[in-house]
Amino acid sequence: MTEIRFWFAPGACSLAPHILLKEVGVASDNIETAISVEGAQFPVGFERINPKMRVPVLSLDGEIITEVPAIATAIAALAPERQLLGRTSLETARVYEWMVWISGSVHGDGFGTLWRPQRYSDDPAAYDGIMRKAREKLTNYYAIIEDRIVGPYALGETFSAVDAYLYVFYRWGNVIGLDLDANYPKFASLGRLLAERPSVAAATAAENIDPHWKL
Ligand SMILES: N[C@@H](CCC(=O)N[C@@H](CS)C(=O)NCC(=O)O)C(=O)O
Repeated sequence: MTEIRFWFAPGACSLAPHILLKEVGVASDNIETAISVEGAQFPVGFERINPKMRVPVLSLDGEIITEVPAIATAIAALAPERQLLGRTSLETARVYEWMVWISGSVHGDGFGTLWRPQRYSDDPAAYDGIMRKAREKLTNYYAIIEDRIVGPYALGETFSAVDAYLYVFYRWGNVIGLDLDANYPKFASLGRLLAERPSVAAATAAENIDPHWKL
């Protein structure tokens, strides 16, 4: 049996692969780290596991995999019959189209800028302007998500790895006050649907986090 280790931080983007681990129902040794707007506290020696100093990290029999789309691919391969990367080659292309864009634009460009303005300037006086720009970008990105969700799930009738990933940004959108119900109703419905899903409920319970994160 494959030996699985998984590094995550409660409520971080690692929630997406955590949900997928629950979907495929494999046992894993989960190592919790802490991340907030103030920064991250990784375990001693983490730089040897992931020199990029980020979670999630997945280890499959000692083989280290980083980056959400790659980790999702590895987890999906543990239970191919679940078709988490789509049921047809076109759906698989759509899954990667979503996941690569979410990772690069919504997460890296949008939230990475909003929550880590210090990555873009050494001058604290510049942070407000950088964060304002990030909010502008996120408004655009959430409008694209809303437009592209087929419904009820991202791809249509069936759950895929994209939904696990979007759920992270459903919660983050709530906490930064994007008012999903008013502005992005399809995304809000998807978030509520996902919160009830056993794999999602199991992952949020394991991370001890609010399923919706509305302040
Ligand atoms: N492109 C990476 C991004 C990973 C990432 O940024 N993870 C965040 C948590 S959501 C992190 O570890 N942040 C640590 C920090 O900002 O110091 C991926 O898709 O896995």
